[in-house]
Amino acid sequence: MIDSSIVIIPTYNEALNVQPMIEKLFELYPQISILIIDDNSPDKTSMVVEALQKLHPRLFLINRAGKLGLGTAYLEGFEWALSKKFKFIFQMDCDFSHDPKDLQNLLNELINQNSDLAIGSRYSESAIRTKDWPVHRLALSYTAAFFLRTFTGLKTRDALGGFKCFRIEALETINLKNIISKGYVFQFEINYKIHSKDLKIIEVPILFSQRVMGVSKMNFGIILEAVNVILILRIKKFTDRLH
Ligand SMILES: Nc1nc2c(ncn2[C@@H]2O[C@H](COP(=O)(O)OP(=O)(O)O)[C@@H](O)[C@H]2O)c(=O)[nH]1
Ligand SMILES: [Mg+2]
Repeated sequence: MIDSSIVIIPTYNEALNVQPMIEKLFELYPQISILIIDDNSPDKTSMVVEALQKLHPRLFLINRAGKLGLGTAYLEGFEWALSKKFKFIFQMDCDFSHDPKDLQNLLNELINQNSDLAIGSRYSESAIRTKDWPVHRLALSYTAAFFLRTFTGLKTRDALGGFKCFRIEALETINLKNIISKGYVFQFEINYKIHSKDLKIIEVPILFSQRVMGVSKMNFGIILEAVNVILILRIKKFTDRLH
């Protein structure tokens, strides 16, 4: 199954992580394809990827003009992967917060539980699984996840996580042109729209580790956008216009 799978990894200033990540993924899953979406990182992440492309024929790169946000990076990646007809589409961060070893488990659970989207979850099964994550980040993430469950009705416990495996049909069912998120809240919007199509979402427990190299791109603007987008989506759902 892995041979019909692609992992999409958005990068911004991940020159220190991108090579170890690509090499680890190909070492564990030699048949997989990888698509890096880089936003013209000043640290020249894309040059590292271009050098590796000479060694790995299934390593792909989309170079964008500038920092256009995580959500729009994933949208470009999804459109590309859909056009290539990969059966399973993964997404993950580049900074090893998501363990490449968990990829196989996500796929197995997606198939075994006959679901459409498997989410790597820090908070399922009434536990919190994060390692070395600063307390303020955990508090923000956990509070946001709780708020999302109560306010939107989406039962997913970790609705903002970025480690997922989609069946291609799930992404084909939702209208990617109508996605409004530009930043991290994209993770929620996709889940919400998949849920509203009555597709099956499962959560697979993962351990989320704090990045070792490079810095987080999280900022206050991302939080403001999240609040705004969640309100808009909730109103759309209420008025039956969540398409
Ligand atoms: N292409 C692109 N990638 C981004 C952008 N913002 C964040 N990323 C990537 O998205 C992933 C998650 O970002 P990260 O900074 O680790 O966020 P955190 O884990 O929430 O602190 C990493 O691989 C980043 O390099 C962006 O604007 N564009
Ligand atoms: Mg991170």
